[in-house]
Amino acid sequence: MMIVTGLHWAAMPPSRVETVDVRTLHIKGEFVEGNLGTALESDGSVVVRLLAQQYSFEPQCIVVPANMPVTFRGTSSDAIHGFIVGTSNANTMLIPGFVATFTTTFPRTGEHLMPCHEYCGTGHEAMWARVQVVSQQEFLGQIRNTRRLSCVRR
Ligand SMILES: [Cu+2]
Repeated sequence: MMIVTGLHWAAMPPSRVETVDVRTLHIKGEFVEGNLGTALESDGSVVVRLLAQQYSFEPQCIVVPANMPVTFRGTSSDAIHGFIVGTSNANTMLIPGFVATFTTTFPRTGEHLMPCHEYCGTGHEAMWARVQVVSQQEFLGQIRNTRRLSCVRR
């Protein structure tokens, strides 16, 4: 029984059972490069889409508003990764083939580090991103000019 339940639970993704095809991640669908970053959806919700790969997150700098629910949707294109955002409760694993999703609210403005917290190979320690929490007003001002917002300097 322990072996059966062990195998059963080991095969389960940590958040929801939403799947995505790893082979076509980069060429079509939700996680293509141009669709990554923060979006203000037509219903007014804030959604961050991100991709993890050995050994970086895309985008590497994420902008979110304070005091608004923010939904993260992420996946991995290779190994098992994961992330936490500073000392907030944002914390998930990113498993190839599955979409990890959760919603959280950041109460204060400021910048957080977002390290990968699943050992994913030799470059693991260098795998991290930043999350900038800005005021709602600033966020709405910034996202007005773009379809997908990030704070990556180009
Ligand atoms: Cu990683």
